[in-house]
Amino acid sequence: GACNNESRGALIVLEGLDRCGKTSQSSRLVSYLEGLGHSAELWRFPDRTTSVGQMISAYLLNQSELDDRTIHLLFSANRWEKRSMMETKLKAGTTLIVDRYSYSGVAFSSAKGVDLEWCKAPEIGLLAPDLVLYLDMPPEKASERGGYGDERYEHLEFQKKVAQCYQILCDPSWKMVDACQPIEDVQKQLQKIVLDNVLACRKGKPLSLLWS
Ligand code: NYM
Repeated sequence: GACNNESRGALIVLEGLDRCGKTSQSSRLVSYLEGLGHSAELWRFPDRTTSVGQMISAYLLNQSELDDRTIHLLFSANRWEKRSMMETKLKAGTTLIVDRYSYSGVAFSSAKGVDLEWCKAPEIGLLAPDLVLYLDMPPEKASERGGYGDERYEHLEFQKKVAQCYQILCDPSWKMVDACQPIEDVQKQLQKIVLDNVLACRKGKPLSLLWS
């Protein structure tokens, strides 16, 4: 049946620096899966539609100032407020393609100098992704790509620090994809990895929690 663990959806996260192509690759992946007849949704963090998300959005747009740990906890709260819906969707068989997740939270805050273990703590108990796709692109290259917008963090020197923090966080299970390749080539590589993962989750791979 649609609600047993054997047919659950996969929790698939895309991570990487600003301007590495995550957002367009994420929406293409959803179209790809839907085209194959799978139930799939595009999610993103921060989710700016909630009241917590609006506070985050104001901060990113430089319309408000918040202490580094305060904004860190808001980003985390923004994931916690979506957790039960996430679990419901996955158990109902929907695959979630998520544009940024806890790794962004930890990488961006620790790049400011906040202790890494402190950054991880509020993320403990969130659903662990079945797959993390890291779109790998040198910070210099990402900064040239259509230029950065006006949001906080969109500066080359800071992005270099974020890249270092992602390197500390990444583990051997992450799939690194060279995001400097043409967009179609990146998409083809992502599609294969994602489909394999979706099928593995349908066969009954259990859900797990961060950080394990
Ligand atoms: N960001 C994103 C964080 O600092 N912490 C988080 O937990 C998350 C999810 O917000 N520069 C940062 C990364 C981005 C910015 O992301 C907004 P986007 O994908 O441009 O909306």
